[in-house]
Parts: sequence; structure tokens; C-alpha cells
Amino acid sequence: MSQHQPTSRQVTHPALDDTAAAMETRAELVDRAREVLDGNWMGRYTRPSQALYPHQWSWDSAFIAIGRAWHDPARARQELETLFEAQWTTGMVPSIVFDPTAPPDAYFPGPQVWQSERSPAAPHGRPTSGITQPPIHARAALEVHRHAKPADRALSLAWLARLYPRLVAQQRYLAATRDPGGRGLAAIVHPWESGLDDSPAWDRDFHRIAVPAGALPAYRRRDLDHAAAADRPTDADYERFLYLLTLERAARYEDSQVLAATPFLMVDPLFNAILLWSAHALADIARLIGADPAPHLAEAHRLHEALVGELWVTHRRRFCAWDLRRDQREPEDSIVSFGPLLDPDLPPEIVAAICRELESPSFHPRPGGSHYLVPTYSERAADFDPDRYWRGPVWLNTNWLLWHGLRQHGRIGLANEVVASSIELVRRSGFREYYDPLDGSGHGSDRFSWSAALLIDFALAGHGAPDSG
Ligand code: 9WN
Repeated sequence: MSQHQPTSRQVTHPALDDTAAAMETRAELVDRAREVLDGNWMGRYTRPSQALYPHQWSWDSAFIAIGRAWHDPARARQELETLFEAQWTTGMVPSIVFDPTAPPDAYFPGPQVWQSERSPAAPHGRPTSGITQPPIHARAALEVHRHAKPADRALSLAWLARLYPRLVAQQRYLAATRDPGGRGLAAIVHPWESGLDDSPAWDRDFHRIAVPAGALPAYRRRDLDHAAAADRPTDADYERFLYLLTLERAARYEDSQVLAATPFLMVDPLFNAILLWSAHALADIARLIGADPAPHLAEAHRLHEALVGELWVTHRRRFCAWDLRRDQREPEDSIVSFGPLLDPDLPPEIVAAICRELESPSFHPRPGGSHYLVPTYSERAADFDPDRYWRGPVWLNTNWLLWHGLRQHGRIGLANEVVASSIELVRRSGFREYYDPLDGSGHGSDRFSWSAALLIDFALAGHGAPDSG
């Protein structure tokens, strides 16, 4: 793992540029992004990338639908519909829906490892993983609908009305079933559920998990056939990921059993902020289709109180992940702490504290050479790694979430910097899975779908104006 010390080079952050040349570049990038999305279209959904991720992933599909909505609303709607066809009867939306046409060992761990058919709640004949991912889908559905042309509005409203009960079931599952102690927040039972798998945010808890000798059969990491080992989670972390999977599988993915037994039980501020943001989106959807928005607003309020009450740690001036097994708030300075910017009711003094941290040398070094926003881990941490997965690199989906959070709190300058960095990273290095914040080089998968989708949204919507409500 690399050690990084901030240097005293001259820092320049990309700035938003509205010259004709810059606009032409953005238009070209949008065209290339559309080609990437079309290349990854599988008929009813979009794979995240050709080699590394040849199935449907849950929150990827939400981000992909948001980007597709600009030019291809029919596919955007289909993307979310296909995903929700695989929703479990509990309301859980699985993190992966396996494509039966992909070679059986194309991705590890595949359907033979997950064995979702062990659970009576899993969809029949449609193998999935047995865990979930961040619930950004109600927000994505609302974004897709907002792009509907006047002629398609009725059709789009009918689609929203069909999806609405499924989105509500997803929200209820997380708010009720996944709240073991009744603290008002949803817990995750596997780091993969966060979408930020090996984030240092839960190192202290996750790294305490000892995998008993012989607990796992021999396996081969397929991811390392397609990406550099130094860019991916370590072997030791992979062992733990798989070990947790085997425990959950042994419990047949039955929620009360999993919650009672899992050694990993974490309340993630980013996951819960997304849940809250989607509760507001559900209220908007309810209004659009003539349903009652009040339960969703009440849910958003409850989540707001719990987020601020339970996860804001005053002496650290930061939202912290909460390890429910040890009852510890994790002190690591990672991007999950900024997620609550998605809460429109966040008190101004907390917004100010988050922005100070985002503008501090930990995430926004100055002075010091070229630099791209927003690293997923503090650059001042001893184990910051600019190239390894969620342990330092910039990802465009976390940038997209922060951009929305910053805009809704009127932090337009910082929001524009995030957009400018995102576009510049793609211009320099293409549609990579993630990027080194120090030199802008691309890492992980290439022709990565959510980077393409969100580039479209950044390029076409990313100019200052706050959300339209
Ligand atoms: C495990 C597909 C997914 C993303 C996750 C990202 C990565 C999978 C993996 O890829 O996770 O779910 O094999 O590493 O961490 O956020 O949804 O793009």
C-alpha cells in the first residue's frame, strides 16, 4: 500500500470553462459516452463493463438510467424495470442480477456461489446475489421522468406509477427490516452493500474479522484477469468479503438470522443519506401520480433526525460510520462522511463543517500540482492510496452525489469544481472506473458505464443552477 505525503507543488484544479472550444469538447465526450452505453446495452439492461462486470448491478443501473434519460428514455425506463423484476418478496433489491447468457465463470463470485435459490424470498428462476446496494433508484426514477418529452409524459407517468409500489417496498425493507435496534437508520451486513466495498470507513471493524482456516474452498479471483491487482481490493479483504457471503448464504439470506449473526453490521452515513434523498424523491413521485407524499416526508424527517442524532460526532466535526457490533463511531476521514449533504434539511453549521473539510488539504490540496476532486479518502491519511479502489481514487458516482448535495446547499463554487474535475478526468483518461486524484490517470475497468452515463449528466446539466426541485 502506498504512503502519500502532501507535497508543496503548485496546485491547479480544473475549472469550468464555457468557451466554444470547451463546449465542443464536452459535446464530443457526450457522443463517446453514448457509444460506451450502447456498447454495454444487453437488450434489457446495461452491464457496468464488458469483461469485469458482465451482469446487472443495482446502483449502477440507477446511475446509468440517469445518464441515458437525456437521449434514450425508453432504455432508461427499461433498465430500472428489469432490475425491479428481480426484487425479492421482502422488498430487497439485490446488488447483482445474474445474466444467464454470460459464461458461468465470467464473474466471481457468480450465481453458483451465491445460490440465491436457497431463499424463498428470491425471485424464481432468476439468480441474484443475496445482499443489496445503496437505494438511489427512486431518485433515478424521478430524474428519468423529468427528462420525458411532453409527448411521452403520459407514458412516463404510467411507468412511474408501475414502479412506485416497488420503490416503496424497497424503502420499507431498508427502513424496517434493516433497522435491528430501532435506531431509525438502515444497517448494512456486507461492505459490498455500501457500494464502496473496501473503503477505509469500516477498516477497524472489517479487518477484525478473522476467516477461520478451511472456511472457504479454493477459488480464483476473476477480477484480477481484467484489472491490475494494485487497483483492486487486497486478497485479505477478498477473503473476508467471501467469508461474509458464506455466512449469509448459510442463513439462507433470512434477514433476522443474518442480522443476528453477521460479524459486520455497519450504519453507513452515505447509504442512509441516499435512503433519505430517495424518500424525498418518493414524495415527489407520489405527488406526480396522485398518491400521498406525507408518509415519505415523515420518513425523510425521521431519517434526518437519526442521521444527525446518531452519526454526527460533534468533537470530530464529521459524520461517522457506526459499527453496531462494537457500538463505535469510526473515525476514518473518508468520503462517506460527506453523504449527508444530500439531506436538504441539514443544519447550516453542519453544511459549513463538511465544506471546510472538503476544502481542506485532506480532500482539496493546495498548493501542490495538478489535482482532481473528490478523492474517496483523505490524502493526509497514512494509508491513502491514490490507485486502489475505494481507498483514495476519484469515482464519478460519488462526485455526482456530492455535486447534488453541494448544489442544494448553495455551494455552487465547490459544486462547479467537482463537475470540472469530473469532465477533465474523462477528457484525459476516458471512461474509466476510477481515477488517480493526483495525476488523473484512469484505473480499473475501461468503458465503464456509470462513468459514461454521469459524464453525460455533468456535461449537459452541470452548470451552476441548483436542482429544479
Ligand atoms: C462487487 C459494479 C460494482 C459496483 C460497486 C463496485 C464494484 C463489485 C466488485 O463493482 O463492486 O459488487 O466485484 O468489486 O465497488 O460499487 O456497483 O460496477
